[in-house]
Amino acid sequence: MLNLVLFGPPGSGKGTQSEKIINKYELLHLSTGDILRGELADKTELGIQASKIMASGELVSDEIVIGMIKNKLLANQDAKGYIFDGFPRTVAQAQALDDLLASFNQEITSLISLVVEKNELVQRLLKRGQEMGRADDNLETIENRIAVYEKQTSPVAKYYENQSKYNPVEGMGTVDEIFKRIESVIDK
Ligand code: B4P
Repeated sequence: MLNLVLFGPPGSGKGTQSEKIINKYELLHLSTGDILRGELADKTELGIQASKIMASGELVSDEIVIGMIKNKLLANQDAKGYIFDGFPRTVAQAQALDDLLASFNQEITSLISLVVEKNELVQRLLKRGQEMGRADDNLETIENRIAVYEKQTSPVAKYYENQSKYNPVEGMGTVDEIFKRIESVIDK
């Protein structure tokens, strides 16, 4: 099975590139951000609680997001492979994902890390804020999301580097240019 982690700071293009990857490689898309927004749209207790944390740019608790991923994996055992988008975001989440996959005799094949300059991240997210009105795409929250990424999420890259699964990809350029770079990593 091909099990990918698509990694990078907020606005690096994880959601955008995931769409292209799932179309070509027929993987199941597991985005914790999308699942949490879905919970809010359904007005569940979890969604309402998480929305306050997301609007501040902080991370939802490890326990909640690990539980969500576990349920999705249990419900989709027939998938050809998975793409994890926005998960894991802490080293504890990465360890839990390894344990979960091992219990299904599977493992992460590769982590693809989108590398984008900070100024470009801010510009992309401000633009999306204007176009889509997402509650966390305002300047104050964007700055906090990037700070949270640097402090809590960036160590996840080292965790996969230690397993020789870390693949940085230049995330500046057009969506198609970046996808070509990702394809060449996956096809290798
Ligand atoms: P996410 O939904 O994962 O949001 P994100 O990191 O901002 O990335 P996203 O995928 O949406 O954006 P993308 O880079 O594709 O998380 C939101 C919140 O949920 C978190 O802050 C946290 O609170 C919570 N959460 C989620 N997962 C969690 C976890 N595991 N643990 C704890 N909490 C969790 O795209 C951004 C914009 O850039 C788009 O508008 C796109 O059109 C544009 N873009 C993409 N590629 C481009 C390119 N090449 N050129 C120009 N623009 C481009």
